[in-house]
Amino acid sequence: MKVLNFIHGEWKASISRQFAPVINPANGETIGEVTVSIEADVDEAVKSAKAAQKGWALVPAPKRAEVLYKVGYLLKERKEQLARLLTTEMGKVLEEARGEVQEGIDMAFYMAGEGRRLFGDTTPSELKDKFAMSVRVPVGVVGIITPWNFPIAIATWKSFPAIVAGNAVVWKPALETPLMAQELAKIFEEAGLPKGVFNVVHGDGPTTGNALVEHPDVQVISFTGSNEVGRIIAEKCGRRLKKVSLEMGGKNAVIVMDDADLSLAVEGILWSAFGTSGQRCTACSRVLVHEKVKEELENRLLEAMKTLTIGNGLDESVKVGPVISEEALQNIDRYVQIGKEEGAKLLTGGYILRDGEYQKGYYYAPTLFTDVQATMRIAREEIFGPVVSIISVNSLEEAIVVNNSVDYGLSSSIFTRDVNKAFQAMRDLDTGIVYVNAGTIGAEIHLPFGGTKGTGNGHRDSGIAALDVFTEWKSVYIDFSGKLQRAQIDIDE
Ligand code: UN1
Repeated sequence: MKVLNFIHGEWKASISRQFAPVINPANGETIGEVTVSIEADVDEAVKSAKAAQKGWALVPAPKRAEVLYKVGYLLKERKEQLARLLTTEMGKVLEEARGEVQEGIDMAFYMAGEGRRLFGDTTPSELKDKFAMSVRVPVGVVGIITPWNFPIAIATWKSFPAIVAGNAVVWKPALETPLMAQELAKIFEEAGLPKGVFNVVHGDGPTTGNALVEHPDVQVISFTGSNEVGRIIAEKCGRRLKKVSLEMGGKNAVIVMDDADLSLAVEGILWSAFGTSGQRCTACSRVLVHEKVKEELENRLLEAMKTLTIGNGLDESVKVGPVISEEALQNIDRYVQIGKEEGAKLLTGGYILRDGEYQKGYYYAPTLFTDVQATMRIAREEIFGPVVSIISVNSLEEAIVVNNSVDYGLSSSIFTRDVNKAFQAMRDLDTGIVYVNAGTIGAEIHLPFGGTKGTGNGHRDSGIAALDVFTEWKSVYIDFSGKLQRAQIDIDE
């Protein structure tokens, strides 16, 4: 299958004529080819978006929303088929792939509802017979750059609010996962979105992504990916005074207090750490456990990890799928070596699976380190794989200090039966998302998603907050006094 760009409602290959293979990470098979774009393709897509946006912004928002409702129904109708394709292309297990498509469905209906709200504010004027209000207006052309770990959900978090608010989109999906991008574009096409409002340009970051970031007619960049790339994008957008929203990963911790329900904590850690093979920006990669229950938690975790069947995510009995590529395997393994050198104690895992059915895919054994110091690199840097570090603490206060000591601030969680500790943690954990008695993953689409420090730049995906990225405020004053009233001067009349 050849995956092409989608520009102004047409499917076309890049003028580069170059293609990259699309690989199923479960078995290394080539399942398609994707066109690799250059600047000129991006320029064409931006021109198409710019032309289409003007008309789209004039369509009443409730009518724009009708397209999103259709998109939602189409996603729902095709949920199973899309989930299977997602697993084949990206590797996450089927159950999670279904969950990811569900995020898209939820986002479609949620943002379609915004078509009948898009609330602005009315505000009293300081002058008589004068009316004041502020309304949300579209920004124009939105550039979206997304990672491979959530090939459809993240695109829906960004494009649905952008489109309902009256913007046009140029999306550069990850080169590893173009098939899901193609499916989403087809769905928009079938739902009757006018040509040019949603465009897809495939390519790599340095050329295609960069062209989008540098293009003068793109007013907003919404990016999810690594901190390293996010900083480059932020600098470039800064120079151009371009609005930019960044979501860049995490080093998320589960705190387990001595009064916690340990069975529940084990379930939460397992799900958050090894779901998606640890390749979520919300993945749990640190466990901060009270020293009184450390040994018991370790034993229970080790026991529970024996149930983690590893393999092709299309097999419903599999719990942990492959990671995305050989490069990812090597990166994870490098971190495991660093952990050992730093003096952390390896309890289980710590190796690449190469035998038998694992030979052709990219599988890493779920890995547990203990006696990890908060200052070690494995406890501070994002690994993006199934590797967890257990750190011992002796109080909630210490757990909070350790949690907050990393450069990231996306998600955190506490397991405790003490309501006072739960509220204290909620207040003092410095992440954008906090869970009580649940793991670090599983954010719902109608709440703001994002984080502090190295995770982001103050913006949020999802929830109503997403509209702040894709709209500008316009303040409107209507004077019906029939005379010139000067603000700040004629206030005593
Ligand atoms: C991501 O890993 O980039 O909360 C997104 C979660 C999912 C989204 C993760 N709803 O884990």
